[in-house]
Amino acid sequence: MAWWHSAVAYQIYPRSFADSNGDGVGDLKGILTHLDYLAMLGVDVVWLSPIYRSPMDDNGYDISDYDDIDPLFGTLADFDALVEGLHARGIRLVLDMVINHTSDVHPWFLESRKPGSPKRDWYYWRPARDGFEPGSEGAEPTNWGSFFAGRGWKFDPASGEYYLHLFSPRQPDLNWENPEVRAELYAMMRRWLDRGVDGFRFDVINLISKTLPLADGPAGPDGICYDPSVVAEGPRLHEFLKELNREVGIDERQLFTVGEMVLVNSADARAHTDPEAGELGMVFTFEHMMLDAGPSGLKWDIVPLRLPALKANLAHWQQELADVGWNSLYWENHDQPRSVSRFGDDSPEFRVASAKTLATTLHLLKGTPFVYQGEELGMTNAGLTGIEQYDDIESRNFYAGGLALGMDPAQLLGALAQRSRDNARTPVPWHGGAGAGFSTGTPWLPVNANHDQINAADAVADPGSVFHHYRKLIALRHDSALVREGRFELLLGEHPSLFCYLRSLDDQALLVVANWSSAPVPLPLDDLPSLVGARLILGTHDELSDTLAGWESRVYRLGW
Ligand code: ISL
Repeated sequence: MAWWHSAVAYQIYPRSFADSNGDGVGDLKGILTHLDYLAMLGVDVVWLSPIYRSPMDDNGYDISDYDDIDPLFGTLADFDALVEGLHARGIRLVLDMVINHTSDVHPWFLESRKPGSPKRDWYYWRPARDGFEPGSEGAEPTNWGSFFAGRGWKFDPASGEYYLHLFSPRQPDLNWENPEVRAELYAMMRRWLDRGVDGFRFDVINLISKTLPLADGPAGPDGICYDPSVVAEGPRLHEFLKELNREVGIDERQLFTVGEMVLVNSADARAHTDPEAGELGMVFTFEHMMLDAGPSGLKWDIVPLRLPALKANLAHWQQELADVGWNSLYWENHDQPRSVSRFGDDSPEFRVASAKTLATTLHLLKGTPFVYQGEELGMTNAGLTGIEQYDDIESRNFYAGGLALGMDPAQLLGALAQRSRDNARTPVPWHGGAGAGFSTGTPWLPVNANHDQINAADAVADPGSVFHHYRKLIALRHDSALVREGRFELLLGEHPSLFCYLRSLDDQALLVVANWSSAPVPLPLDDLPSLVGARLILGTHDELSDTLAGWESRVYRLGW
């Protein structure tokens, strides 16, 4: 068993975690002041979102120097102190590796811009479409769109050619076909390992291999192809990942790795995480994040979640990766809204119970759970109401694009309030009062208005808080082979509001019963394994009956 099969990871989005110098942006020294908090929670791994030098067009996912820390976040000495402080507490550090693209001010790209440069081929440069005037409407080399809306190619008048950017124009895609590019990236990762890093989260890693020659995909009404299948899981992906694993020493050094993979299905995931394949430890799927999107598949097209669909999806991944490969488990990250607002009930009556129930449902599955900063406090969506309050490039592009199409601003703001990435990016409230203990200055994104009610100091002091529930779930994974290795079986798959499952190992079993609704639901005892002799090991409520209260959940150790 790999060490990370019994681990729980915690994601830090440094801008929003803790600000030590009052400039309104979180930094490495700020993280250093909260290491005991992480140790108290009991997490084994910290995944740090990008801290490298960057012009911050996409909050650091646009890297201009892979070998240095952005001054906004601190220095290499602060970084070394962080590694030391985490390791002293038995916590490993995983860095975010954004290697599908760089910033447009990375020296490699600046060099590549020059026609005839030896680095020209380090990125995807292409001439205009045949028969089109370079730079004219529709002359882009292919019809590919950007994940952040609009065209995925930018015209460079100086050379008369276009470069590919699957994200912002300030994030040009690296050409992985070029072996020099790959060698540089591997060497850079090895340097971070020499500094004490224990693994990597690979950003959009299944976009690195493009199908050649680059060709049009199915276009939407605006003539742009937004179908990610055209750019994901390219023909050399497995080869590149195996090479990366070998060259960086992933298996050899037993590094923690998780690849973010757009559109990945369970068969692909199994192939990538099969230990025999020598690729990655885990992948992040998006499938369960798309179940509350409408037929367009766009995240802004919001439909109510059908619980049976979510259960079926998670059960499918549990089954498909039961014997070969390994699952990552998550509800939240810096790209997703807050789970208690999205899947739970963030009203004062049900926020705590629903946050705990979401946590129980996820953490007793088989796999490696990821907790995103603030999730363990039951933080809610940001409550932003005006476009000027948003910072995120994806959100601003969506709003501007919608206005250009003549859409109703109120409707656009409504979608943003539910789905904007900024919902997860508001500062961590360390305590009540002005600044919430995040910063003495003006935070780069407003602190949630409910920080007097929802903050870390109060949560730590209250044994009944969401925080302590997470702490218990994490301890349970560490202590229980059943939680780590047990087989999974979904129960009552079609029930509209109960999420129930069984985990079993040898002659032991755990039963999870969770009410994913605000209304009380009688337990269908005839359709569940017998509770005779069962022991309640974790629950959300003190008073127990044969009916689950709104958002109540229980974990039983069965007596067989
Ligand atoms: O956030 C998204 C949906 O809301 C995605 O389109 C997202 O951009 C995609 O999941 C890729 O995410 C990763 O790469 C991006 C970066 O903006 C994200 O923060 C990162 O997680 C580009 O590097």
